Amino acid sequence: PKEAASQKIMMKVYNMAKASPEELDEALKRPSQKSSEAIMKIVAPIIDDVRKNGDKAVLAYTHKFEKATSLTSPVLKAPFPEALMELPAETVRAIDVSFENIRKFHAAQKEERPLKVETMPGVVCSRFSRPIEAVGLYVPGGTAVLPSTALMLGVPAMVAGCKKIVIASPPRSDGTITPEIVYVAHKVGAESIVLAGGAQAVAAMAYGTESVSKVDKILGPGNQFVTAAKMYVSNDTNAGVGIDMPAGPSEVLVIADKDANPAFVASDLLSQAEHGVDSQVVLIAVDLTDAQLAAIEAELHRQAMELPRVDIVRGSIAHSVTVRVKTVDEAMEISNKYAPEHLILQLKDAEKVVDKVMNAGSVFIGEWTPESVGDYSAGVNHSLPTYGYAKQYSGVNLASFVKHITSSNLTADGLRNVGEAVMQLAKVEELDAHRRAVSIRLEHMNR
Ligand code: HSO
Ligand code: ZN
Repeated sequence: PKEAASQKIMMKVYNMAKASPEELDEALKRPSQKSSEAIMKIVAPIIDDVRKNGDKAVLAYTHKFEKATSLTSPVLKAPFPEALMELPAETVRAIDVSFENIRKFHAAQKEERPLKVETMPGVVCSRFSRPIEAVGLYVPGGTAVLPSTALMLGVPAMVAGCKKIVIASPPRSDGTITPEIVYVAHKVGAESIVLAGGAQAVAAMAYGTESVSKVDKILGPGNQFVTAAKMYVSNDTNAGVGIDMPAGPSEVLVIADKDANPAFVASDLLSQAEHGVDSQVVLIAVDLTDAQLAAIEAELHRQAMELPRVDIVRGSIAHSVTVRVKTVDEAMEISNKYAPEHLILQLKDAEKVVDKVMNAGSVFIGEWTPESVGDYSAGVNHSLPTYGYAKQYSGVNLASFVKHITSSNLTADGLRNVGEAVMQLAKVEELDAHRRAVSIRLEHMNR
């Protein structure tokens, strides 16, 4: 360990001009995850147990995994006692400011009125949204307390109008939950807090227990067990529960040119690297001289050594990389292929480059926009697609908490106009009742 502690904290460097595409692909691979089959084997019996034995099973797992042996109920129901959310005034202020910004940004995502289109004269199609009634929000415990995640999930659920908000988070070994999370739960109007983590918390919310409310959708990040459990219950038609997206370790990709401040760049890389040993950070250096890159590397090492979580940083930096490229277009090619959860543009005219972003969870533009503002307080959501899923998933947003319902409304003329097409296709599919539902009406009109 002594030797490790003196080792320089540095990312491996590749040069796009010299490395083969295969080499680059290999370098930019996400750290491999334990096989999902192995994880499923662990979580399936836990889920089964909770489904069959309810509260008793949830409590037993919490006693075992969280060591919270004094806990006698797995649920804390609202209204939450004031004593459980006592906080320093500056923390309350910080939560309140962040809450308000997140609320504003997500409220603006509301659709003012239903979408309405007359596709043919007399044929009107509409789409309107309704909140998902009951949602379960998973707030991870582990190496850091994450009240910000409670905000990022709870505020949009509140804005969407979800009737029942259930927050689940593993309790501390004394059976309590951090007051910040209780305060956020109170602010978003949560119905209850499930004092459990892992697959047992997911199962409790998916199936419901004597005291845990069953929900319609489970959202929120978590470790591999939580993710596997979410996948499992969303595949079980007996649960009838949806999930947000698959989650993997957190990551950031920073694109920096010679205008970028080396200290800023290093600080952004480290703020993601400190999340967990499985986190990955990528620096794309655009046309930097050796000296400019060395300045970033020196800052990275210097700042890392000052961090309380330096050991975690060592772990994540060990599988993180720098890629040197000549142009912004080359940088964007790599970034779009990698599809980072967070993309930071420390570039001259960063705003113009946003047009070239095709795959990313959330973009941080210019030197005054560190990722941490988005993690906490700017208003954007920090629950984002990781592990390359930014290619097909959006981060959590207002739409994550609503369903869209469509409607059609035809006049007699409308049915005359569209009826022929319907009847012909019904004929092709040999579905006579379908055809007749139209013809019977047309005949009626002509009588
Ligand atoms: N960067 C994390 C979110 C977070 N950061 C929570 C601090 N607290 C994943 O997007
Ligand atoms: Zn973060």
